[in-house]
Amino acid sequence: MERRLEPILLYGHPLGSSLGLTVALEWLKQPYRLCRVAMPDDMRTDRFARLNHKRETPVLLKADGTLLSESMAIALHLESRDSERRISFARCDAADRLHERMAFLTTSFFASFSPLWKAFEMKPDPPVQEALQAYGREGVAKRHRQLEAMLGDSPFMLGDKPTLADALFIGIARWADFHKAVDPGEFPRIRGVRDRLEATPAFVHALAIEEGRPAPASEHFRGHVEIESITIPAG
Ligand SMILES: N[C@@H](CCC(=O)N[C@@H](CS)C(=O)NCC(=O)O)C(=O)O
Repeated sequence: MERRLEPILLYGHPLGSSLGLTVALEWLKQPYRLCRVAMPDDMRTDRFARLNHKRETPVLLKADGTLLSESMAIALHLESRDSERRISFARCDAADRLHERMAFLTTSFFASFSPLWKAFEMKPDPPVQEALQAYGREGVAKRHRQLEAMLGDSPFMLGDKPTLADALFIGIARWADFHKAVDPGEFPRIRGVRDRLEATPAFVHALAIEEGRPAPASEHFRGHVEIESITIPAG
């Protein structure tokens, strides 16, 4: 199998949750490449199905040339490379708390937006769309209330430094604005964490890349790879 120098994150745009993992790669301070995937068109190809048969982003082509899908699994892979504990914790109790928060964000919090995406993407059918929107807003508000209650007074999700939980959060949180799902004023702790994260150079960099704008310089980002030039591992 081909050996690579750095992993490649296949990220979806526009508004992909993958943005959080680009932010995590920046915070990890290890070299990485990116591959841009237009959603949904690029995911409809046979080639993409060989990269992820679920036809979803994110996907990570790891440094050993093997593939990994699912945000939680990719985040845990980054944790396994985080020997300097930049975005994770060594102590077992802190790591447990981090994993609990990551799991909430990648399941309950992520999924609460699904009805809103369905209503947005479906063929026009106003009564069904309105029902989906009402159900979606209720779910998003419920998960926001739960997250607001989990957050203490610390500046980030779990203390004084951003971690993998913050990275996963910031890729998804902006969907609330896009769908006008909640009143941000109702959730001051969430708003505060978002404001701090969105001011970080890693987020500014990742957002510029996602939006196809010139990104501020990064020591760790080694450029884009075209999807056609990726060597797909056998099996
Ligand atoms: N469980 C997956 C969900 C991934 C997912 O749904 N990704 C979205 C983009 S944020 C996607 O690829 N959607 C395309 C589709 O569902 O057709 C994960 O956590 O990575």
